[in-house]
Amino acid sequence: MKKHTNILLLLSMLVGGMFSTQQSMAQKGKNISDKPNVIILYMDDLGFGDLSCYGSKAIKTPNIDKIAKQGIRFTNGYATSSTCTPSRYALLTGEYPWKNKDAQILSGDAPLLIGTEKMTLPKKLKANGYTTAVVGKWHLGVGNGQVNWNERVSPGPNEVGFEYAYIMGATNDRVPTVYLEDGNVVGLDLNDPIEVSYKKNFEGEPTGLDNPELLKMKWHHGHNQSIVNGIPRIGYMKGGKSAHWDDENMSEHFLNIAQDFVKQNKEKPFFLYYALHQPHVPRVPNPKFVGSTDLGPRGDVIVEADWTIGQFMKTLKEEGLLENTLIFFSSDNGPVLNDGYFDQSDIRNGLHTPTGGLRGGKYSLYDAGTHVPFLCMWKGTIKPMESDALVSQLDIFNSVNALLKLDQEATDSKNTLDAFMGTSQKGRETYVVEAGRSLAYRSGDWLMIPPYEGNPVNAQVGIELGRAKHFQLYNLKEDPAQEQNLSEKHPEILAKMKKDYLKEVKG
Ligand code: NG6
Ligand code: CA
Repeated sequence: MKKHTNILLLLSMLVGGMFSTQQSMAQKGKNISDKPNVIILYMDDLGFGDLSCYGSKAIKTPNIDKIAKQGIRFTNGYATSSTCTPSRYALLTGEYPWKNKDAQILSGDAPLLIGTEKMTLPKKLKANGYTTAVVGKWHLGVGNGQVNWNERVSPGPNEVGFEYAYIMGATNDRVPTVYLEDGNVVGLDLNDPIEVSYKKNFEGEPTGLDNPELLKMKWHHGHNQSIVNGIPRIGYMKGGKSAHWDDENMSEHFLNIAQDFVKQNKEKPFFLYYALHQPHVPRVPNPKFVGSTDLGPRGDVIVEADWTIGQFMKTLKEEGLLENTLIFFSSDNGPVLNDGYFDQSDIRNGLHTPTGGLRGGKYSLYDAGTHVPFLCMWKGTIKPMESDALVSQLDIFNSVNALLKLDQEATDSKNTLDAFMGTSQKGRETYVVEAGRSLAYRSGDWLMIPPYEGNPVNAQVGIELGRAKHFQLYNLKEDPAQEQNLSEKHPEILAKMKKDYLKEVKG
């Protein structure tokens, strides 16, 4: 009798066990094909050559390299623009930023750039059952142009699709140097209200220009207005002392918020746009990372960012989310060494090539302005590989829509899901890149830059902008450093590209 009961028990355990395994596999399968979490890890000013998985010897980035090893490492991945605001605009709206006249580097008091009626990636995902959040650098404007920082600031990310937003409003070199959580300044003491101006200083407040004795980091160009944490910034600010962020802890601060969001929202599909602030100026690594490279603060903050991403990935793994999460990793624009502070990044750069040998850099129409590291990982679904497909951040919008079987809403965004999933090595055919309102046209391996007036070099940052009085034509595959202008050698290619470019740009 006892034996019989035991067998029955064993049988029922086996059947039950099989059933629940089957159920969880089906459940998992359903999640995988239907609604994976989507995460965009976005860096600020990281160059094509700044990571060890893209050839850097001087900066070791084992954690980001691990994403590359477990997913697709794109060798032809692009931001739309060689500065921050327009690239982020394109990422979230799927629209070319040069179609919006205001999509240019914004000040810290600029109004929200994305119209609240506009379709955005987070809005779309939210409408389809995702919990949506942004953590980190925003730089797409907040408020309506007349911000009172002592009240809830809106509209902002919450009004364009993010249910939760913990952000730095603009850049780490611009005031106000405070975090906003769902529009409210974090840690604000209303007895010490915040005032902000981008026009004139507040009486009696020290500035980088007048009070060099107060500075722990010196300015090189710009960046000589209000001083916060010994660092002179862009713009004037008064008050809000208890709310000032701590530059040294910023990375870990955003990390904790991102980790908490994941832990609290893991039961339902979520979209997290996690925008790190490195290696944008001012580069202030946590003491733990000072000296982790020989390159000075710029190298050190990249290592800090790599550690931060490693910690974040660990959380995803511990929460059992890696197999159900599509992760993109990229950077908003190319690299710059001296972007306005004396932080030795140029002097100590040694043999490191932040651009990975491409021409130009941040602010440039040459390739290094927009050609950035680009990774895509989905454990168990995407086969690890290298891909030379032409992919753009602009196309994440419609590709994610395609994955979720939603409408192809954004007109400029192209569905390149097959390239992102690694089932095709083909991405876009043509592409328009932007640098401060100047445009260049890409078709296959060719890049055509129309003539532009103006200075060919930004002398302050020491970067060629790509402007010339004549047409430029490069074959980026054969000549990634853009040393040979082939416009005279290949007039037929130039003529066709001019025509296609005008059609694309003028409509
Ligand atoms: C420029 C700043 C630069 C950086 C950039 C925005 C000066 C002289 N230079 O105007 O330091 O803040 O704006 O960078 O002020 S971005 O990556 O956010 O586009
Ligand atoms: Ca940037």
